[in-house]
Amino acid sequence: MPLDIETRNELIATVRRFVSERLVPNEDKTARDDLVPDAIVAEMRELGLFGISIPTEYGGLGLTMEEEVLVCIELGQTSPAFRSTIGTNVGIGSQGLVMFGREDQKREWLPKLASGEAIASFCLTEPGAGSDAASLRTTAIRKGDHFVVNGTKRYITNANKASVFTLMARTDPANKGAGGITAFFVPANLKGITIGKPDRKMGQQGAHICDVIFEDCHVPASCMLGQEGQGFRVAMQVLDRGRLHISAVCVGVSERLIRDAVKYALERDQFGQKIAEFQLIQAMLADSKTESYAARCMVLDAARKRDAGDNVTMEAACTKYFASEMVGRVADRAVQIFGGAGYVTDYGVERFYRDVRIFRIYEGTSQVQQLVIAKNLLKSMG
Ligand code: COS
Repeated sequence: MPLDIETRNELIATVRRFVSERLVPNEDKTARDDLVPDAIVAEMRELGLFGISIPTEYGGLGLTMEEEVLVCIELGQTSPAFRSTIGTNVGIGSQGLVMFGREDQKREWLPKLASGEAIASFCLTEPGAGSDAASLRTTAIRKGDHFVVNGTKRYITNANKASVFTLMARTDPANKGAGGITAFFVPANLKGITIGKPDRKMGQQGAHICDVIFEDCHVPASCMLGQEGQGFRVAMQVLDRGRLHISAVCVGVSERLIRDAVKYALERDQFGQKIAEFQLIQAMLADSKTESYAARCMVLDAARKRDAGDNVTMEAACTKYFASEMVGRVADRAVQIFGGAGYVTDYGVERFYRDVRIFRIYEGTSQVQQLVIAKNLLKSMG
């Protein structure tokens, strides 16, 4: 059920205030410490942010996709590392369970995920299976009432904090394709699971990614998510939704960078006038605003279509492709408008420039989005 307009506006205003009063002042410290402060995580829990996409009957806010993207546009107006703290619980970590879980699995996990007491991560990517996700090699071999899991998952966001994993593994080794894969919802404290050290990365310090290694891990058959052999479909449907969430964050970051660039251009004097008066600066601002606005319209339209029950695989891919490329261009122009000040750390613009680079890669590269768009387009016309 959508929120009434007053409640929705109140929610957006609350998130906006939280971002400007609590998150923006902590951006630099979070990046330097490579850690989101505990106090901020506690406040995020208090606000219900971990559970925005989890149905109300399990303790979440039960937002529609449209409402979720509006919240994410606000959360995008600060370092994306903060969004990442709640990102897996809201998105790829929990939504397999929401969409495909049994009632007992939902009752056990969703309230804890909604409150942020438990963190969920999404284990799809492997050292040899990134864009080619269907080639994953982690195996889950049935032995009575258990599956024995072996394999390594890579670049798993929030793995070092996770209490539970949405895991995609091959239950039919004879089937090397998508049909041999099954999804599981696996408690992180099972014997045989080791978490690697967080990887050092280009940006989004404060958000962590690690390897997750399964060695003869006995996973009860009751942890299966959906039907055997349907795991790739589970992963793809989770990602369709995740791609809209990420697109909204891209829109948020672009709006923040445009605001910062306009403010700077109005303050900075060169050649005896504010640089905002130069048409070449104005052109950069205009291009950024146009593209950001287009991405905002796309993500809202796709979210509304999804809420109406439409299949939005193609629209989600179009939106993720455009929004993530767009924010890269906007960040690049922001650095250019700030000039030397954009290259040093003082204004945070160079931090955003690095932070946004991953948007074109994770939850499907731009090239994967192009493939999905073309495939769906050809199918619809064929
Ligand atoms: N929703 C439901 N089912 C889907 C689907 C979707 N969005 N996309 C694919 N499927 C189904 C297909 O219908 C097909 O089922 P059938 O064999 O029963 O017809 C099956 O899944 C295999 O689909 P397909 O043949 O398209 O798979 P490919 O191996 O060609 O893979 C891409 C397609 C490249 C699109 C996929 O591997 C992908 O998205 N890769 C990127 C992975 C990713 O985003 N990783 C990020 C990890 S999280 S940070």
